[in-house]
Amino acid sequence: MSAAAAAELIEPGHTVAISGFASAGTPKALIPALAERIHRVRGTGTNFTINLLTGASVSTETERLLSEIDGVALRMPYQSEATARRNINSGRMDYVDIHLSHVAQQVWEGYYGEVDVAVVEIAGITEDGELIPSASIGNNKTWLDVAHKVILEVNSWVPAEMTGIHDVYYETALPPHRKPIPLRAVSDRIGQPTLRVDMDKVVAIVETNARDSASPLTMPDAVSQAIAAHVLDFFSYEVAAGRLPAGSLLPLQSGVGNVANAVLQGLDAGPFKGLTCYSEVIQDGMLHLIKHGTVEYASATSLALSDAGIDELVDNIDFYRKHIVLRPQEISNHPELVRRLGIIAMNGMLEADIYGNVNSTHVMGTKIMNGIGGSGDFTRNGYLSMFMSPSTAKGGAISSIVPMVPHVDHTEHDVQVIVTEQGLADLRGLSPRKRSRVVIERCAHPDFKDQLLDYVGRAEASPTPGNTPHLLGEALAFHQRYLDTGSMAVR
Ligand code: 0RQ
Repeated sequence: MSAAAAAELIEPGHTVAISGFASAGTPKALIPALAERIHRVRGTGTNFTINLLTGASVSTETERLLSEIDGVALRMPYQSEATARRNINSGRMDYVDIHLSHVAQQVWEGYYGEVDVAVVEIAGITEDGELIPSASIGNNKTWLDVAHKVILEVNSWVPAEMTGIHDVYYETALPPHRKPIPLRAVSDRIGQPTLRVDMDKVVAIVETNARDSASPLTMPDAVSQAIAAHVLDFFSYEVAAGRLPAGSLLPLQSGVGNVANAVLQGLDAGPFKGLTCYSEVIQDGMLHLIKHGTVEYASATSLALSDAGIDELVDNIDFYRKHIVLRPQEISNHPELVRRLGIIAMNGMLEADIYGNVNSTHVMGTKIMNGIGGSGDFTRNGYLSMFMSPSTAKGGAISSIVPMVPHVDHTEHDVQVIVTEQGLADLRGLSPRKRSRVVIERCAHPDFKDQLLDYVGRAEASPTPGNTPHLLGEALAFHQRYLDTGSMAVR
């Protein structure tokens, strides 16, 4: 049926779970039609909002269309778009920001009530009624299983050649029936290439032919390149110390953005070869690494490629199919597997404090930026956990190394390495008092070093310094000052 007719099946107050992870695999026709329906129904005096569940971020257009009309009452689990951010920070949209590996389990357990409708983009339907996934899997398996009604968007743009790149694992029962997941290597295939659906629940099939829309990667700037150089030096140091295998290291997880991109580009220059990646998203940069033999195998849940990246993939699909697998995010982010495989987790942060606590999500402790995403899944369970950021933000006005983070996403117990363009702080094995000196000396910008050293010196000299010395009022005043001087804004 038409997207407009299918949108009529979504009612005010419905919980709607849609496909999409990063820029890949969001339904393209249904959401504009739903936005139009919400607008029209409101015109008759009936309020109309939905609760929106996704894999992670979805396409910018989707997020913006629904947020601009205040169409979403509750959003879970991740967003990275300005209009949604505005609605969340002004209190107009409830936002539940959770580890991406927890989403399926929590929905199954009923934390979010009934899922009324699933809207899932697919590449096609097999003769025996199974679904060929599109460019991301995310939570689609869960959405198809739990939703009362299913709307399928069959996108004929998704290259048929992608068929078979997916590995959907179905043995994911809730405790006490959970079994060990039999995945021992990044390239293992443990499931099936298609998604299952109960055809009796399918209330609409909508046809589309529309591209995904990732932006092409930009060249890393000098700061990102400096951060990447520190990370690569550290890998060599770890190899020399016998803690990482020479050559192939251990499976890498890399966040998205400029810094992560610079690290991946840096890896391409050697000396490591035959690397593996166990991450969430495959971007254009990963295809280059695979093509050059730097990366032997990459596992993720989303292929967030630009137009050029899609062309590269499709033109060489027989080659890439031997080097890429897409899995449900329950598996791509699974703590059991992250721990077993010994992942090197590398993620971005807003700020770190002198003791190693990290804030990835809340600017000045209150305003959401994006969300925790998969960073906690990989950090808490990784073999090595690293956080990277420029040492300053807002044109140098703000230090990314602070006395005390005003919001904690990753605690000092989980964070092992902090990297800025100034240097790399290896916090493993260090007590809080030793950590503070290493973080300030190695990572803080020279403009802020004296201020931070003065702070920690006075905290240690206070009458009750304790194990983790702080001057509590002063620690938070550090951020209050930025707010008072107006050097802060959130996009
Ligand atoms: O805002 O553009 O308005 O100036 O934050 O900062 O430097 O562009 O950094 O794009 O690398 O994102 C933590 C947000 C970093 C990201 C975060 C302001 C800064 C700018 C963005 P403006 P940058 P990045 C994926 C794992 C959580 C999710 C995650 C993130 C904006 O890495 O969302 O890790 N992480 N997912 O000005 C105030 C500070 C600031 C600051 C930066 N200290 N104070 N504002 N900003 N630092 C796992 C996968 O496998 C894919």
